[in-house]
Amino acid sequence: MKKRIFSGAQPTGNLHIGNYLGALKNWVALQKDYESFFCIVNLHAITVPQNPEVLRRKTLELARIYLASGIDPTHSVIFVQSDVPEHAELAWVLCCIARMGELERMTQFKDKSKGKGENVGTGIFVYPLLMASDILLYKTHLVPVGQDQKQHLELTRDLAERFNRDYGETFVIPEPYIPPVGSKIQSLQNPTKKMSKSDEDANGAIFLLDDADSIRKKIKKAVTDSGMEVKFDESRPAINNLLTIYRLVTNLPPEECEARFAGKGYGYFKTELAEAIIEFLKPFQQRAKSFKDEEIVEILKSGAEKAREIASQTLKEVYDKMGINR
Ligand code: ATP
Ligand code: LTN
Repeated sequence: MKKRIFSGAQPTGNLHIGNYLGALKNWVALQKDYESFFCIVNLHAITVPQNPEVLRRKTLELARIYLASGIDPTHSVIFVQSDVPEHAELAWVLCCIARMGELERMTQFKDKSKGKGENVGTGIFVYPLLMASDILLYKTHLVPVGQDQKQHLELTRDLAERFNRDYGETFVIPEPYIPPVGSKIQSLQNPTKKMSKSDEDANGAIFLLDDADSIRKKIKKAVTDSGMEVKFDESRPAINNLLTIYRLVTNLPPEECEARFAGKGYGYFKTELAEAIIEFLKPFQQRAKSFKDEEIVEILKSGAEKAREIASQTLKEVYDKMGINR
């Protein structure tokens, strides 16, 4: 039997090249070797207020992005989190297993609650438990994510171990899959911060559906470090980030990337980088247009049915062990 992978993204904002290089690209590469589940996590999205109409539209748009990236619905399961109510149910069980201190230590919670004091939403606090529920329901072996999700994965493993210890062997202990390159693409405007969908400055991110002109403008405006050389160098985070993007979109070995820009300066490099990104996104953007809404709705419906079969069995097993009949 094939091992399982599970991953997801939130249908908020616009997916950017960081989401693609850090996560989606690996989902596509791994899907054939695993039994794969890719979820649109709309229940995570409502941890902050969302406009209902926008959320509905973004949910469908994210499914379109999964498909355009190359996730093959005849092989992998694509579904919307709220279509499988077991996700919210197991999250409640995990609320009863997890400890305050564990959740308070999550750096994402610390970042997102900064300055909010007592007014920080409870959903933000328990967010990692819904994520753990997503993963554990499918007895997932591998979770391909970006670097920012590593701590949530560690918590998921701890909770699974605790449940197995207290109630008997139930969950698989999942491993993270974090790519060696591309797991943390930084903002184009601030290379010490990750590229983010929720960034107020849209110039910080290249969105997957950006047109060629916006890509050229954003790369032109991207901050650079002092100096002139286009080289991989951790101590020069801005150019290191841009060159990493170049490397990933062209698929060239790092030495070849550096050799191309030896003695050429930032201006030339930026022009080449913008064109490489545009070329890279072109087939993706064309594919994104090729799916009809009705077709996507059908894929999600059949995905939810397949996901529910497995999720309901796991939840029953959990409830049985805890003395709850289903
Ligand atoms: P935000 O950008 O608003 O912080 P997010 O990280 O919550 O959004 P999701 O859509 O939920 O975004 O994330 C989808 C996947 O993309 C996750 O696996 C996440 O680790 C990965 N990811 C997000 N940002 C980056 C980045 N800058 N570089 C690499 N991977 C990323
Ligand atoms: N928290 C993740 C999204 C997410 C996820 C998951 C990723 C929700 N559930 C399960 C992997 C597995 C994020 O990227 N913000």
